[in-house]
Amino acid sequence: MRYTVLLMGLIGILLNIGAAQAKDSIPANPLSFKQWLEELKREAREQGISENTLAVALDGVQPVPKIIELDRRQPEFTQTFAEYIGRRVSPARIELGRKKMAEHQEVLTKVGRDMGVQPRFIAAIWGMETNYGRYTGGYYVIEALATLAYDMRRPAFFRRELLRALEILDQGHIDPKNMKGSWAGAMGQGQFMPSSFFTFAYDYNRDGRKDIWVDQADVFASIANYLKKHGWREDRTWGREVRLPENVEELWEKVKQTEPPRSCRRALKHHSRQLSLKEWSELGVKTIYGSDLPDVGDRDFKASLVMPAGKDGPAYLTYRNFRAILSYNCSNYYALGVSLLSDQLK
Ligand SMILES: [Ca+2]
Repeated sequence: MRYTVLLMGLIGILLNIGAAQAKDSIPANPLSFKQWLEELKREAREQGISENTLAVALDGVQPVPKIIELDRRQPEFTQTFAEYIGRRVSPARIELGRKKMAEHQEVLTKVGRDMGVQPRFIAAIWGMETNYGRYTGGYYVIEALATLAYDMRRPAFFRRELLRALEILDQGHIDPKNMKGSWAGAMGQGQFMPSSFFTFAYDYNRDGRKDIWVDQADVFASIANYLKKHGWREDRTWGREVRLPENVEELWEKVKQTEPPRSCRRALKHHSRQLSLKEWSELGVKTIYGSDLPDVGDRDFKASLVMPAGKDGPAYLTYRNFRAILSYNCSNYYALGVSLLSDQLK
């Protein structure tokens, strides 16, 4: 009995995941990694992935303990909105963004026009995701996804993503050694998951490869395509900061939602109902400068109110484009980060 316990402990240490598992009580995979990998290859073969791709992509792949450690790390809830914006929309990031936009002005303008998304929003997402391509994550995506698919916290989700990643390699969009991304498998300069790649990545330069890692036109077009397919309107902006009437509590009672939408509920449950700018004006909402909200003359132009730092903090009216940004990452902090950064890159 004691030897069994010792042996199990030793295995845990060898796998270097014992501590994390004890903490979260996530069971170990009953298969060895090697057995699991063979079984994965079988499924990939059935899906038509070539033997050559499997060999090149998977030979020598091992679970990465560091990734499990990152996966188990509790998210920090302590960051305030002001701290988040201070860090993510820093003067350095704004300055670098302006420089990068100037550097890529020609291709950004062309892609923006063709894809129907203003360049400053493409640049802002690029800046928020990878600091304008400077930090795309140093992990080999196949190995990261294999680690998380073998792990038992969310095996089905990551297995699907892994199979899609193998398909990307099989189609020759990128050389395996260059298929880098975050520890959770978000790839390239716009941080697309493999499943998003097939729906949203865009071969702008028409060389047959959707290269979201290196080719700048493909990177920009893919980000723009993502927004466009989530309802982006190029003749509109994201929203605006507003000044609320004195009694915010009373206003909120009038405009709060009864039933938040099911998609991106995590962020949208903090939004008010969607009202027209005329209705917001009638409720006493003004621009941040104290003037009347613009009359856009469009009955479909709806805005929802969000106060990310509570009722004493800044207030924002957000338009439909804001929801497209939320589709990229369902977090009001994130979408406001992109939005405020885009304003600075105007
Ligand atoms: Ca291409």
